[in-house]
Amino acid sequence: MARTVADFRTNNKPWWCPGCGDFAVMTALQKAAAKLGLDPEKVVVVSGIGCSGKLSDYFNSYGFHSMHGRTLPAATGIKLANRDLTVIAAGGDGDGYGIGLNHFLHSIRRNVDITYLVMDNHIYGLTKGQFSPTSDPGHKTVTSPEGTLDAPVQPITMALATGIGYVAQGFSGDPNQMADLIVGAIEHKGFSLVNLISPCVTFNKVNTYDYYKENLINLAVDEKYDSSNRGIALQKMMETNELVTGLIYKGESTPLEDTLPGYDNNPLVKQDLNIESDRWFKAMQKFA
Ligand SMILES: Cc1ncc(C[n+]2csc(CCOP(=O)(O)OP(=O)(O)O)c2C)c(N)n1
Ligand code: SF4
Ligand SMILES: [Mg+2]
Repeated sequence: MARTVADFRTNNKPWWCPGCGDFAVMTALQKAAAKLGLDPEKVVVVSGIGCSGKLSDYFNSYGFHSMHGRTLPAATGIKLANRDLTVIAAGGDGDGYGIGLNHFLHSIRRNVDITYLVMDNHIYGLTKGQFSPTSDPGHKTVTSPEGTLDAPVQPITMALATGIGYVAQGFSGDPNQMADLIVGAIEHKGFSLVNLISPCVTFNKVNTYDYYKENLINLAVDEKYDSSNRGIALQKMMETNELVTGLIYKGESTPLEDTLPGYDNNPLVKQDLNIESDRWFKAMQKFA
């Protein structure tokens, strides 16, 4: 069935600050879903805690607003219980690369067919401007008045080194490119990451739209760049400090669901559990 962006809108009014990069991410995701002709009732957006986590409220599909840093375990469970669903995990840089970093790495290794969208604003937005794991060295914030001392997490380099099958980076200044990268990620069979540079206009006065317009290199216009070569992708990330947009790497991938021994093709929700009603109600009484 042909879909439009309107099919993926809700009546909830976004409370993001005017100019927040997350608006463009939401629009890009809606465009991508329309382009792919997805059915809203067959999509689940699992979001984290943060300004970015509000995405699941504004996107018309099933939604699961999970705990801070726990988007990926929830998304993994949902996908394995019902492989007919398109599962999109979405959260912030603090959510995914700080408290949730271990889940990020293990999800790449596990390779369940999930699309992970990280709205990376290099700051904790919701809690009002503390430095995040991707903040630039020396960034002065309320929790780093003399500038951050930690080396930043390099999520794309890390993802490539851990064996990810699809990784791309978009920028809120170019929502059409973002939408195309999300389409590619959803189509990819296996775990995919689209890191989305989504400026926080309220609490990050360093990594602004203008800063990115000046510093980002669009890989799509570099004819010599080979996005099917992991080594070249890694080298490019190290040379550019990950300041790129476009498809960074896409390679062969076999999702976990295709190799899991004894895994039933039929989603759990459609299986006949063969439980007589008496036994079922007795079991349920234990939780009453
Ligand atoms: C377990 C837990 N620890 C800490 C918090 C407080 N907290 C809420 S959101 C957040 C960080 C948000 O930053 P990010 O994930 O980058 O999202 P953004 O708001 O920037 O989109 C923190 C530390 C929490 N809600 N739960
Ligand atoms: S605080 Fe920052 S991340 Fe949060 S809604 Fe405002 S601009 Fe967006
Ligand atoms: Mg953030």
